[in-house]
Amino acid sequence: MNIEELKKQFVSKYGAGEVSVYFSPGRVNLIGEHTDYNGGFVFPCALTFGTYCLIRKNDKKSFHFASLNVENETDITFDKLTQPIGNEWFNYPLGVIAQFVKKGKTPDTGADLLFWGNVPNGAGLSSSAALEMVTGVAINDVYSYDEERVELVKMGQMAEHEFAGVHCGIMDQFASGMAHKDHALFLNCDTLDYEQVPVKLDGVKIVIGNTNSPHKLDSGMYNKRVAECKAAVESIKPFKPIKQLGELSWDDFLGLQDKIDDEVVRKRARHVISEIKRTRDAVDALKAGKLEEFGHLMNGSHDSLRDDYEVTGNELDTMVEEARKIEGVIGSRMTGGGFGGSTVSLVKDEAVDAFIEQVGRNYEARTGLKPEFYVAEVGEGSHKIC
Ligand code: GAF
Repeated sequence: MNIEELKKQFVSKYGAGEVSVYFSPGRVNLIGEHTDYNGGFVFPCALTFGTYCLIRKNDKKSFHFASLNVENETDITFDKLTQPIGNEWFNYPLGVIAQFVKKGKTPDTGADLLFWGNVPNGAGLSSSAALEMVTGVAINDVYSYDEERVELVKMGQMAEHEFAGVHCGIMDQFASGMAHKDHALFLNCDTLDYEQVPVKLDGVKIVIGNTNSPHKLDSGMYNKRVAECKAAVESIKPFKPIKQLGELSWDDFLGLQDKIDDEVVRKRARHVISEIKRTRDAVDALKAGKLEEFGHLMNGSHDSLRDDYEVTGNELDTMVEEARKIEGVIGSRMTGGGFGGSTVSLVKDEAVDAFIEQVGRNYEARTGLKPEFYVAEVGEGSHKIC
């Protein structure tokens, strides 16, 4: 849907008049998975698909949330802004508005909001972060609040914790809020220092494969991994005073791993610490134009997420296996939280058609699910459109 059509929909719903339009993208993470909540490194980039928010202040004491993607809409009065309501989709924008209220930024008057998104839901491409970020950026602007963009990112993350119950790291909101076109964000999730690294992939495309096996980030499995990482930190603390796994180098881990008695917890820590190393190495490889090396590290990332972190599952593993059989595939891995969702592959230009055709056919034959593929363009982070 283009902007003019979106505006027409807004006007037919809320009446004629001025309307502001904002956009926040979904993201694809190239490497650095399940490292963000451990104070490690990530390397995501923004996509060109995302979520639009059309907004206009009204003269009521309530916010009206509607979406062109889902049926149910609602009006939330000012006395109900700080509590989630069931498992409704509007908890994401509501959760962000709650963060403003908590900071003492209580709105003088309400607003009418209309959302539309084209990030496939449950594909592990951050549709929820896009919804949070677009709300934060829109409210901050329309109400002339003065929150820095990085603060809006943190508020989006808090909304996810408090209103969706997912104890996520900061990667998704950061990528959606801060990334630049044609760049990937090399982010230190401990200090929030970051570098915008140009994504120059001569003769190579980023291909996203949606397994269409929806990931369930709120299923509790994600929070379980977060807890397992905390358990690993507790086991190591008596021997080295760390607060998070990201403080350990790979060599530290080799020396300390036997302090973690629980074998599962040890495997989780091994993934996190090896993934942080792979991510740093991958960024160096990309900067040096060594794409084959980058792809090799992507493969290592998937294997570690499969064997040590155990967040892949049959669909993601099958798609990655099929991808790696195609000549011209430089690397392939799951992306995002896992437990279903999407893969990301680097594919030579001349192999893209064969990749989509053959991986699609073989994946469907093996899983019974019809996948979807997107040749990704690296887009711009959250912004006002008009
Ligand atoms: C999800 C989370 F929201 C992120 O914070 C991150 O942990 C990711 O899974 C795994 O890398 O997308």
